[in-house]
Amino acid sequence: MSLPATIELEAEPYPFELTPGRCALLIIDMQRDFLEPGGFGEMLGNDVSQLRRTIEPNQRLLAAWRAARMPVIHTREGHRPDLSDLPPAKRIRGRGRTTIGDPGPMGRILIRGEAGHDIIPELYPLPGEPVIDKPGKGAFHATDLHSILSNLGITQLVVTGVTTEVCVNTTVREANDRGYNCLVPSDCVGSYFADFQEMGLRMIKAQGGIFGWVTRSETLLAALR
Ligand code: C5J
Repeated sequence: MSLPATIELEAEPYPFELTPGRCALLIIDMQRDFLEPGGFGEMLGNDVSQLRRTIEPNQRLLAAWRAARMPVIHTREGHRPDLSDLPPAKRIRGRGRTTIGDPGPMGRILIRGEAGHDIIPELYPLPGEPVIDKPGKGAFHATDLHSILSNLGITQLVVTGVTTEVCVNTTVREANDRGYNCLVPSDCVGSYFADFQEMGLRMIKAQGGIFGWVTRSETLLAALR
């Protein structure tokens, strides 16, 4: 059964006009090193359960998106093995003893091709779903994401993934400046820190939706049914 041309969704700060033919699901950095016990995120002392609670809602949304034959795009944060795309400022930031490119629990940290850099099996991309390898926090910086979306005729993004206040927020802001309308299902994005989760979402929907809209995945699933 085909979907209506537009569907009004309950969202904050006001309803979102979903246009299924122009909307892509953009799943940010659901990578093993951020989400899996024993990965780099946990090695830094983070509570990965705060991110892992997003896996099931993302699985349901991804399944619905695929069933509706709407575009799905995945991203991974990481760098070339020779570190030539890693700004020195990013490498030394935090003064950690272990940093990007060093050996970690699941291979070299945030290096393309290493096990920890890859997407968790629960949300693994299907052949044909673009995977954007991004060197920065935002998915548009130094990638071909904007070209891919333009070529598909996409004007709206449902943005999910981790972390809410870093790569999700940066990407939503970049998308907003490029003219996309972004909708963020709050249960499909996660932060290691409860207060950043709340504030990250509030910043998106504040001031009349200054960067976009916030909803819940159930609302999207009901619309796609
Ligand atoms: C992401 C990070 N994906 N927190 N990265 O948010 O460094």
